[in-house]
Amino acid sequence: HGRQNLEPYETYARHAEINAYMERIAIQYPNIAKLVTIGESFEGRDVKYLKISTSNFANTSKPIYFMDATMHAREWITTPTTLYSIHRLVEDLREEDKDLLEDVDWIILPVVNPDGYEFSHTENRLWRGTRSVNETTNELTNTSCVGVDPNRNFDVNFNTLGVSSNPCSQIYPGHEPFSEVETRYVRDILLEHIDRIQIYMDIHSYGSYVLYGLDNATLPANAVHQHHVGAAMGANIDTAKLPNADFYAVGNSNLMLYGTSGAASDYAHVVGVPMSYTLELPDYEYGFDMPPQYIEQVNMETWKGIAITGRLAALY
Ligand code: ING
Ligand code: ZN
Repeated sequence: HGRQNLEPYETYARHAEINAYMERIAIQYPNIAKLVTIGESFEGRDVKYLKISTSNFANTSKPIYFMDATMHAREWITTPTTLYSIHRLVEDLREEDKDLLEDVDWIILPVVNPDGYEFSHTENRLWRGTRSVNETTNELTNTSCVGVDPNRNFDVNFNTLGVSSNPCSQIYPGHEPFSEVETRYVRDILLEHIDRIQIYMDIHSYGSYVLYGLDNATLPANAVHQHHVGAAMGANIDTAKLPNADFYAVGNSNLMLYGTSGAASDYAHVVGVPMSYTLELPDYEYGFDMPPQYIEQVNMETWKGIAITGRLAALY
């Protein structure tokens, strides 16, 4: 390490640098990358995603792969993997990956929750939620609490499992589904392209899991195929993992981890995305604070998982 001028996918870049990287990609590669500003976050930051396509999304027979990250502010390692995916698809497309650009259209949203992400840089490293001001006052401190858990805020079994009714909790789901502008943006992307999104990959950390729904240990109807593709992802990442790192575990989120409601990947599946996952990246026992020297490793191995799921996207 010690190199100066690291690329945004090699470091824990700030939100403005991440947006600047995506802008540069769109300007330098106008034939395959289009930058979309879907709107502003609660605090007024631009939420941007890249559409990567050889046909400007006009070839409606192609499947769309939608990935996003940093829905949870403190899960810093997730953003570089999305930026690295952009890098590999656009700036450094290798011979063996040409099919991924040719056969699949990509929507990549690196920072779902920019307000929380910036807050985790400046004020509280372990912040999870958004930064909206909740309507309910905390009786103990007589202050309004801030933040909603975006991964409990989607309209799927809202407010039933794995949530806290305390507006000061990190797993407060909000007063109603889609109370948060940031989750509305994810919803709007999903619904705009619902006929073609074959895979939704919501990237979190940590634990080395590929998880699929639903919320109450009920397996989705296509669980066999979702498991098959998810297991291919886990196994392909395992081939490139650090020797001492955990193997990936693949399965239903409720069975593998814990029950939730209002999760983005469950919502995506319910509205029609066949293959919808929560990916939990590894932590090498550093929790949310993985040292930056491991970013390159996580980028490289996660790309192997994304690539194989991209290849399988059209099959099922
Ligand atoms: N984990 C996810 C969470 O939102 C999850 C795990 C996602 C469980 C979706 C069930 C369904 O709690 C992290 N790290 O955020
Ligand atoms: Zn998370």
